[in-house]
Amino acid sequence: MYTLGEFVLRNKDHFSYSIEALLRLFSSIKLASKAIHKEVNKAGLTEKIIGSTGITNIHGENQQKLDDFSHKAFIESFKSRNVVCGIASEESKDFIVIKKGIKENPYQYIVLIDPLDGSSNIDVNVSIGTIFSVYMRKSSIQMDLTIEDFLQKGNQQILAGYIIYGSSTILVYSTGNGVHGFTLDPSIGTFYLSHFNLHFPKEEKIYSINEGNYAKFPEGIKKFIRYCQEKKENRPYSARYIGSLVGDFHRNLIQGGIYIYPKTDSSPEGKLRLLYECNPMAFLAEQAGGKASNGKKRILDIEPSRLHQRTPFFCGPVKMVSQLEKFMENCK
Ligand code: P6P
Repeated sequence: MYTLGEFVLRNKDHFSYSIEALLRLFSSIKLASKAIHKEVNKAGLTEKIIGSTGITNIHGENQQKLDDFSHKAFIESFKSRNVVCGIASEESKDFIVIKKGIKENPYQYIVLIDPLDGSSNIDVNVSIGTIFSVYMRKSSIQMDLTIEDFLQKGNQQILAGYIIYGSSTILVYSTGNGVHGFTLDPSIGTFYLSHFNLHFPKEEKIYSINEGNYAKFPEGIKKFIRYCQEKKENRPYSARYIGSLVGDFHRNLIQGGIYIYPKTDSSPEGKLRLLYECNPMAFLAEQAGGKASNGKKRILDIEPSRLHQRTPFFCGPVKMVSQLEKFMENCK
């Protein structure tokens, strides 16, 4: 039963950068996620933590109290570990600079994070999650951070992962050498290796999409949904969609399924954000033997232009994503 720290130390060759920096990053991520785990697991009990703050966030959405708590928990924990020089969060319009000189923080990593994705599910007790993405700083340490430090392609990520707060709290990550999951033992606050080298199963079983938007989908998506429902080969697939990307992705990774959030009339660029939702999940999907595209292009190759830009997102087993791309291509 390896702890996360022991696993990182036993697999030093899995990370081409500083192991000390990686341990500091995980120390920050573990601290914040344990604090969130504690609040999520009592959300039903205290008015203080459920419901909305009454503030509309930068995306015009109702900010939940736990969103705000989670955002602050990660900012504070990254600030205290001297490894991160800048953070972009779904909860903050602009990126946040952590001013520490090279002496105090020789690592200067960049983090992009969705502190609590799917938070509208908090009050109905459905799994929610944190999604994180880490890069090396591009600008010179002598200069101020620039937006270009954050607008890097997903194929430059050095670490990506999520924490799912569900029936158990599990941290799943990859540094480019496979995908590994660690389950929190809340009684002693330790993450233990529980899912070594996660891969999409050979057989596809599930498709995840909000079929309530069917009328608004492009024709290629409608064709793929009908394809999933056909009685042929190993189909029909099961429809599973809980409205929480981390929960849907985690189930699909373990059981074998595709997650789809296409563009619709109301979301012409799609709904999910490229930098702190799609890129990290695409990195994990590819490391688990899967594929992630926007219908035409590999997600990790998309050149970002805005911090909170959105993209259509298709992610799962290679065969399912490729089949969907074919339908999209033929329905141009
Ligand atoms: P819809 C949550 O708001 C989220 O960003 C993802 O976690 C989730 O998969 C999706 O949006 C749900 O969106 O439009 O189906 O409710």
